[in-house]
Amino acid sequence: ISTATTLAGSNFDNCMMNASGVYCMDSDELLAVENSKAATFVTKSGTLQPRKGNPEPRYFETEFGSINSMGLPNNGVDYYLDFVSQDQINHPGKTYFLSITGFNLAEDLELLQKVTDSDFAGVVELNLSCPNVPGKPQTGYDFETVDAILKAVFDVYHKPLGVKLPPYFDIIHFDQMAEILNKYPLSYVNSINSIGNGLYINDDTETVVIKPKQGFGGIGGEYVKPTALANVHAFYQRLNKDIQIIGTGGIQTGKDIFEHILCGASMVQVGTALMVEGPVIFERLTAELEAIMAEKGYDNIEDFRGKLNYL
Ligand code: RRO
Repeated sequence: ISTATTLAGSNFDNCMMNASGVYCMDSDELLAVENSKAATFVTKSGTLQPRKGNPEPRYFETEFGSINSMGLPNNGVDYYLDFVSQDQINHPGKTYFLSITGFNLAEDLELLQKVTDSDFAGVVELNLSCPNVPGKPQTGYDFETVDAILKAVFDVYHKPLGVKLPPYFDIIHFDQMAEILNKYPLSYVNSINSIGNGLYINDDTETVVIKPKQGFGGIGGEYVKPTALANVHAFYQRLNKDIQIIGTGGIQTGKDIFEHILCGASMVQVGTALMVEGPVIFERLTAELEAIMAEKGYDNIEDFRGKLNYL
């Protein structure tokens, strides 16, 4: 049984990796994912300048998931670009993901210029969906801006690039966003980022649980799986077959991965559950997914990918 996959023109030993934001802030965390059973890693979204992010507490684990308002803390794009460029030399044949996010189109292009000028040969994930920078909307909800960004990006950047999208909740929005995405040579779309601006409260203290934005933050974990599966499948139904899908959201078990793949995902990312269990989680997830595949008689993920049945 193989859980190997191909994404953005690269082959991966299996279909699992971290979600950006989790276990990827610095070289120690990235190496911990690299040395786990995960196929590869993605870096924390890098900005032009290093950022401290929002005041703490800014991450909280709940019974069914997590809420965060990290506010894009990161070591700056140069740090991550240097790390991945070196790491790919240390590991020939491996492909890594560099997440980037600018605060406007000019910054996105400046970030991409740095990638172009580097030796990095992996995949760029352009994050269009950070929900937690005060005063900054989630780009992915501004359809015209997404279109303008992608047009400008693909005018200058010609290596593998995917986008991280926020969750959508209306069929017309799936239609409209897919129509935009289909105009561009994207390698993949990654659905979903956290569900933005949820509110989790402590009844005993009658208080919010994170400090930034009066407690509002992005929701991840078990809460978001149905939304994630809907977004993965909606884009699977609508996107050109050369735009692949990374499924992210609510993955805690091999069964959750099976469902994401059934909805059309070619790779999956683990956020909240990786935060809870650490990189050793990929051993359990691999074993659980392989057990499901064995029971169903599937040899590889293409045997069932996207083959969701309808009533
Ligand atoms: O750093 C964050 O607050 C953050 C980002 Br950039 C993101 O894309 N998604 C998220 O849940 N948190």
